[in-house]
Amino acid sequence: MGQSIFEKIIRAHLVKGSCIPGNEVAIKIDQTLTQDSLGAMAYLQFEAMGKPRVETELSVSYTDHLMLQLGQGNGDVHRYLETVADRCGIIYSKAGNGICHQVHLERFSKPGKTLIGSDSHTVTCGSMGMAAFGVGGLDVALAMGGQPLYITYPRITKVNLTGRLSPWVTAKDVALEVLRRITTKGNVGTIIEYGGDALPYLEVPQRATIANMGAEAGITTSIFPSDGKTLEFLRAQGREEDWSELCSDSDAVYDRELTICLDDLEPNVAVPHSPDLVCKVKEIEDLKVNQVLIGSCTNSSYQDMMTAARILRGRKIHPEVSLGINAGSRQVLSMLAESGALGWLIDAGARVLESGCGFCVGQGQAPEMGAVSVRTNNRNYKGRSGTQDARVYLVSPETAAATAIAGKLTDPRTLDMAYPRTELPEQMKLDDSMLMFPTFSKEIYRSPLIGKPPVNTAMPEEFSGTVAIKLGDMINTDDIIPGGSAMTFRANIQKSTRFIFQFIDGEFPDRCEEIAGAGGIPVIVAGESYGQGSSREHAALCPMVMGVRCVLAKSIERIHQANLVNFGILPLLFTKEADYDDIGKGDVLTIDHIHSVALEDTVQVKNLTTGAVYTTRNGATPRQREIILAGGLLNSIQNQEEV
Ligand code: MIC
Ligand code: SF4
Repeated sequence: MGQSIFEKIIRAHLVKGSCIPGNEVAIKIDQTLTQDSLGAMAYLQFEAMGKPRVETELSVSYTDHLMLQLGQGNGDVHRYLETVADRCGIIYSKAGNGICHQVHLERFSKPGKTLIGSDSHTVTCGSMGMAAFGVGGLDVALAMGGQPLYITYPRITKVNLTGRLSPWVTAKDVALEVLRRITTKGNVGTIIEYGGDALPYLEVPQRATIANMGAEAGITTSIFPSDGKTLEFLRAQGREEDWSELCSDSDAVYDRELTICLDDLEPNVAVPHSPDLVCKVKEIEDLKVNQVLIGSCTNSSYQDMMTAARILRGRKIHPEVSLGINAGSRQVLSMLAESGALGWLIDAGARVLESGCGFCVGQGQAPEMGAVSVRTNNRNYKGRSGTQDARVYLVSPETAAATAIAGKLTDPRTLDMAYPRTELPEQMKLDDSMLMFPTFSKEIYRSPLIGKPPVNTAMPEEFSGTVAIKLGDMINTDDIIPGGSAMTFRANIQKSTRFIFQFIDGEFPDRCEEIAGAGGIPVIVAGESYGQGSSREHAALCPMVMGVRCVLAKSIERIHQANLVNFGILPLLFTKEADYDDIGKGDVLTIDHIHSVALEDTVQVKNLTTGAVYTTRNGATPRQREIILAGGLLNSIQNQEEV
C-alpha cells in the first residue's frame, strides 16, 4: 500500500512503535523552535537536565511575544534567552527579527524534516513538507537533549483543494472554510494532508496560512507536499539546496477525504468568540468597526502585507477606525520599506507596529470597551485582545484593508479596483544579521524573574480530591492562564499562578490552597475540548503547583493533555453525560488504590458527596500512566536514571 507524505517522514524518523492510527510512536526530532514567552521555562528545564549542548540538527530561540518591555521583565527574559542560547548551541533570533513561525519558514524550514516548537502554531511549517508539531516546553527541552518525541500516530484526512481562488478570495478564506467544516472540537488524533489540482497555484505563504490555522481546529498538524512551489520559495530565500521533492504515493490510502472547491469560496469571516464560527463577509456586511489589525503568524507574509498596501495606496482609512499593521518578519518589513509600500500604508493612516506577535496575544492594541475589532490573526477568543468585552472578527488582509477604508465590515470584491494580487518575488531580501549564532562564550544571565522549573512529587497513595472548579465546554488555555501582561511572568511559576483562571474564577488559587491545606487534592472538572488553543504548558504547570492531580473532562485537547501528563496530572474522561451533570463544585472524590488503577484503561471515581460512582476512561497511554504516577516526566526520567 502506498504511503502518505506524513507516513514517509515519520517512517524515516521512527525510533519506536508502528504507523497505525492510535498507536504511540516515538520519532527523532531534527529541529526545535521556542518563542520567548514559553522558551525561558523550556531552557530552564533543559539546563536542569544537565546536558551542556543541544543534540538536534538545529534549534532556534525566537523573541517575538514579549516585546512591549514595560518595566524590566521582558528585557530580563530576552537576556536570559540570548545567553543560554549562546551557551547551549542554539541560534537566537533577536527582538525585531520577526515572529517565530514566519522567520522559521523563511530561513530554516526544510522539506522532509521533523520540527517541534513550544508554540501551537509550529504547524505552520507543515506548508513546507515538514512534519511540524506544537508541543509543551518540556517536550522541546527533551528533544534538545536528544530524546525522541512521543505522539499518537494520527488518522489522516486528505483535503483535496480543487479549482482556483477567485480574485479577492484568499488562503485565509480557505483556512476559515476548513474550520467551518471540521470545527474546533473532535479533531484530536487527526492530521490533514493537502492535495488536489489547486496546489500548483498556491504559493508557500498561502499554504502557510492554511497550515497555521490547523492549530485552531485542534488537529495534530497539517502537511503539504514539497513541490515546484516549495522550490520557488526556497530559491527566493537563497536556500535552493534545502529543497527535496516529497509527495504521497498515488495509491496512498487515507482515513477520510474531503474536497474544497476553491472556485466556490467567497470572503469569509470568523465571528466572536471562536475561530470556527464562520460565515460569509457579505452576510454581516455593514457591521461598524472600531479597529483593524493586519499581521500575526497567519497573515503577515510579504504578499499579504503588499496586497493590503496596494489596496490602501492613495486612499485614507475611515476617520473612526484605528488601523495597525504588523509585518511578520524584518525581511517583510524591510522589503515593504524599500518598495515604498510602507509609505503608502503610513499615508493611508496606518500605525506601524513592530514585527512580532503584538496585538495577536494582547501585547498592545487592546481596543476600547465593547469595540468591534477586525483582525487577520487566528484566534478570537473572548478577552484575548486585552479587552474583555471586545468582539474580534477574523478575516483576510484583503477584507481587513477594505474594512479599514469603509469603517464597516466590507467584502473586498465591492472595492472599485482590480485585484492587486502580489506574486512571490524571485528574490527576497536576505539579511540574517539579527540571528545570533552560538559562540559558547557568554555567561548565563539570571534575574529574580527567571525562577526554577518546579518539580512535582509522586502521586500520593491515597487519592482524596475536591472539585475546585467546574467548567463548561471549549475552555481554552487562554482561559486557564491568560496572555497579555501575565506572559511577563512565564519564567517564574509562583508569580504565574496568580493569573490562573483570572477571568473565570479569580478565587481558584485560594480555593486550591484551602483544599490542599485540609489535606485534599484539588480536581478540575471540564466539558468538551478542554485546553484548546495555545501550547502553553503553564496551563498544566500552574495547576500542578496549586496541587491539582487530576482533570476530569468530557474531552481534552492533544497538546494540553500531553502537558498534563508531563507534570503528573491524571487526565480522566467522562464516559457518561449524566456523570458530568451529577458532579458539582466542592464535591469530594476518591480513587481507591490509585497506584494500580491509574495503570488501567478505565478508572472508577467515587463521588462521596452525591454517592455516585463514575466509570471514566484513562486519557493517558500506558507509557504516560507510569509518568503520571512518578509525578511527571522530569521525575520519571530521574527514576529511570537511578535504577
Ligand atoms: C498563542 O498564539 O496563543 C501563543 C501565545 O503563541 C501560544 C504560546 C504561548 O502561550 O506563549 C501558542 O499558540 O502556543
Ligand atoms: Fe504569535 Fe499570535 Fe502567532 Fe501565537 S498566534 S505565535 S501570539 S502571532
